[in-house]
Amino acid sequence: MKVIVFGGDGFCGWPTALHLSSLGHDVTIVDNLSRRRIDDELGLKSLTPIASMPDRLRAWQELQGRPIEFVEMDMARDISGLDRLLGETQPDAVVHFAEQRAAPYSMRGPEEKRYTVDNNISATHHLLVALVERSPDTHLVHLGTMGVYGYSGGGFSIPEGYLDVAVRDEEGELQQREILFPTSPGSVYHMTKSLDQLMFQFYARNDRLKITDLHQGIVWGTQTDLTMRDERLINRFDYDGDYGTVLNRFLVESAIGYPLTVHGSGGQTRAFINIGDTVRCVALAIENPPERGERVNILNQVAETLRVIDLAELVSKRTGAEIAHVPNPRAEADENELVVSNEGFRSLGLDPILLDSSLLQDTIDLSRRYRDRIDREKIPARSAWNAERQREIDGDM
Ligand code: NAD
Ligand code: USQ
Repeated sequence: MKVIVFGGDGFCGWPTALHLSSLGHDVTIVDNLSRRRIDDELGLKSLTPIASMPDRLRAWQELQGRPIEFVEMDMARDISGLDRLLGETQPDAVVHFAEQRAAPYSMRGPEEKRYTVDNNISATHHLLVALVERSPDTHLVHLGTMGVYGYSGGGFSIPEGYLDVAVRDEEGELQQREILFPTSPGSVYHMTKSLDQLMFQFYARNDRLKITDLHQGIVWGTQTDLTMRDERLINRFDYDGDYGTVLNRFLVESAIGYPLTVHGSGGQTRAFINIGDTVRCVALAIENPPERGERVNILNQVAETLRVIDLAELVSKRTGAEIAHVPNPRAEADENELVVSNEGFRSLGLDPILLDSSLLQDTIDLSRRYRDRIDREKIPARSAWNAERQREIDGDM
């Protein structure tokens, strides 16, 4: 198949592009390298030394004997470039990773809120319109998030996107309806993913676009069997207070004896998936497109759900790290239950990687290997959700 990977320079996009290329697909990466620019803006660097895009692609060509094409393009702005690319390529599938994905960065201040909304909504909408105009048979696979559901859980398993409800009609009779699971985003970033969902519903119905939306949990790990093949293929690993996700942060913290930064009680339950399963799920989604005219295919891309405190205890047991309960910069429930159905991917054959696997040790070893690159100053999470939370983390309350 011909596949375009939008956001293919990023943490999930790069190993996915390699995986799809290794399966024999013709892959083109589109990326505006904004994530690398945000690193510069915030004075960050990935734990792992990531190579430039030309070096990455050269290494892949040398090792695999197969090219991956690269187009540097801002999907949120370059409408004619996007139209042209889709018109000329006529891809079988496009994978859309290209959004500003950090919840804390999206809450940093007014500029970052506006940037996140403008970038994410425009990128998604421009892609949808370009598909309608230039390549309506292409299957769009989008990386969404578990966070669109909120994390209230409790008492039932979160279904895959849709909810069956019964409403009383004027005669008092119960009528069955299927609706989108009500969204309850917990950050400006998560709000953009909720808005993406509505755009997908519209274009799938109005223009019969083929759309799969993957509601992914928090990704942990960094390397896949392919990114390990050469130092130049190494994947990004974020550990700072804005872009680092919880388990990867705990692993880096443990590598330098920094107490594990549990926000509040740590009773927050979240969904997790290993990066190796991310790439396998995207390939499975590409191989199983909906028909034109079908509703948006929503799949929960998660392996398991865990509480933050249980993750900290697991890492502490493995590494001897101390646990610190720090003030939570986020406005979120201190405790929640979360049970999630992942029946869709299981029925497509996914046997997900669970946390106590040897891959956890690999990530611990990787964190230790690059510990000299860790900047302790970048570890505290300083982006507060509102003024009250800001005062708490500044120690004024
Ligand atoms: P990332 O920031 O590492 O990668 C995103 C890539 O998209 C970057 O390379 C960036 O330069 C590019 N990009 C952003 N805006 C663009 C634009 N306007 N035009 C072109 N390129 C643009 O993020 P990631 O962790 O790889 O996440 C990828 C996707 O998966 C995101 O949409 C995210 O919401 C979703 N997701 C990620 C996680 C996770 O834990 N990392 C979990 C669930 C869902
Ligand atoms: N947390 C800590 N300590 C830390 C960092 C985080 O206790 O040092 C807590 C947070 O308060 C939160 C939970 O861990 O309760 C998860 O935070 P996170 O930063 O790991 O994940 P999140 O902000 O939800 O975002 C990440 C990705 C995002 C993706 C989302 C999937 O950055 O792109 O959409 O995971 S999900 O959480 O399922 O919505």
